[in-house]
Amino acid sequence: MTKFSRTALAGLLISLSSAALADQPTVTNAWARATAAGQPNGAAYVTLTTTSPDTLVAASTPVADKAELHTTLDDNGVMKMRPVEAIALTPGTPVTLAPGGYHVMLFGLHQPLTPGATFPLTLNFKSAPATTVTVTVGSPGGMTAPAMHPAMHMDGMAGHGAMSH
Ligand SMILES: [Cu+2]
Repeated sequence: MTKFSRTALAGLLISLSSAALADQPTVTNAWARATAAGQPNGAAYVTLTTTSPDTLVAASTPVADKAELHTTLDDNGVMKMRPVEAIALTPGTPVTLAPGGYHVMLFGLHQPLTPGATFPLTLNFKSAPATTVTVTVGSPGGMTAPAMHPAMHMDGMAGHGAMSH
């Protein structure tokens, strides 16, 4: 029994270490709030899960001039955004970027983010290679990923956000 246990333990350690070498944070629920025509900035959100310690250090997207990592602080009842240099990722503790908390700030949108549209977002990590995910645009005041609100995909939104000039 002892020999079997040692063999099993060794096998477990090998699989753990190889998983650590190949670690890539998993990105789910990539979404953004819709923006109105002329609104210069937007925000994107993701949920990050990792199997080894890592750090989200930057983001970029072709739909905006610049993307910054931001957090939201409650300053005596006034919600204020602040840039952060990094967002720490801890194994076993998913980090959810969401309205009122961490977000990827999108400065200088090249066009309005219309509900149902998608765009690529590249995330850079301290250890893992960069990864590019597809962000789905939700509703203007949405608080969660659009996939959690199937009713939103109705055709009533057709034409919303169209340029009026
Ligand atoms: Cu912000």
